[in-house]
Amino acid sequence: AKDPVRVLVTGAAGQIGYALVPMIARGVMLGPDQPVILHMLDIPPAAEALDGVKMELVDAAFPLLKGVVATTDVAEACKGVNVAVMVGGFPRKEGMERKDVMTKNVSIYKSQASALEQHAAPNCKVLVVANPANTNALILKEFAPSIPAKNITCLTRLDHNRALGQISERLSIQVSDVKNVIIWGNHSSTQYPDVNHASVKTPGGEKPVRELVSDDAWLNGEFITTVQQRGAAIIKARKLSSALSAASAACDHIRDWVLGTPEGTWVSMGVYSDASYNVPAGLIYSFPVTCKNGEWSIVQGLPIDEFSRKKMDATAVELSEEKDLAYSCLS
Ligand code: NAX
Repeated sequence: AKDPVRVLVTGAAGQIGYALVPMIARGVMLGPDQPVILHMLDIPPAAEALDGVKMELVDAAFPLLKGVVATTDVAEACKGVNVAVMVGGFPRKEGMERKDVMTKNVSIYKSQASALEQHAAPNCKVLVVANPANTNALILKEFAPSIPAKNITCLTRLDHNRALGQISERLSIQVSDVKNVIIWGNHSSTQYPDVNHASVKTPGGEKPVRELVSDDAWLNGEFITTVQQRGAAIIKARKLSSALSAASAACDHIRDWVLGTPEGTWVSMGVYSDASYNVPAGLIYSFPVTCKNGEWSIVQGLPIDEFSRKKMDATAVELSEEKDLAYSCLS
């Protein structure tokens, strides 16, 4: 039998946490034959709720779940973890300035970076979900210099999956027959969902999305804004932000990273830019990636047209501004 993998979920008493921990305990993230030990962190005001989640995990009698650590102590939470999913953060409340929210998150991610650096297992893979996800991941990277930059990523897979979903709805086809959309840039409304290289499996072979959806006005307009604004649409409908889809996307992200992407398929991940596609180096930016042997690599050589270039640059500009703001919040 395999040794258990230790998976940290921060903010585990929150909405996404509540959807995510049972998925991990069922093997959705690391595979149906991989035992796991869950480490759940939250802050003291949520300690009782966190204990409640732990009780439910016991009650669910998951065969793969070999242990549960539920704590408000960051060092204890990080001890020996192989995978860290960072969902905890300070939410933007009505009337709050961007800078105030950033200050709170910078301080959280700075201290959690140090805790991971000191206590996590070597080669721990980190996924930041909490917003601003790209910039929180960047702060985590900066303050955990001994963790390789390639091990620190942020979640844009939810946006990627939303794009697949919109194409499948539009064409009335199975979502599993659509692949290779791309989310470029920030997990925010400036992200660029790109279908120029996406394809659909048909009985006659693979066909470009651009050929099957011949409506360019839709692809260049409503499709993009629908994906960009989907988070807001969910909040409007549910009075709560996306949770089950975010949890599922976090599982997809880690699963593909650890177990690999299928041949001929790429996914979107927020990763440390090496200046591929002329995206400024030193930002955490969402790129198309393939994964093999536990490592991601950016898909190279895709032709970029002028329309795409503008959108890729605009989201990079926003990320540079967020980075500057984050640095100005460091105390
Ligand atoms: P909730 O407010 O339900 O849960 C957040 C939890 O984090 C709370 O239990 C809170 O006590 C805890 N927390 C706060 N500070 C903490 C700290 N310093 N250490 C540990 N835990 C801490 O929010 P939820 O709906 O679960 O969303 C979590 C985060 O995901 C938010 O930042 C949200 O904006 C972000 N999202 C990111 C998405 C993505 O695709 N990257 C999509 C979904 C989601 O909006």
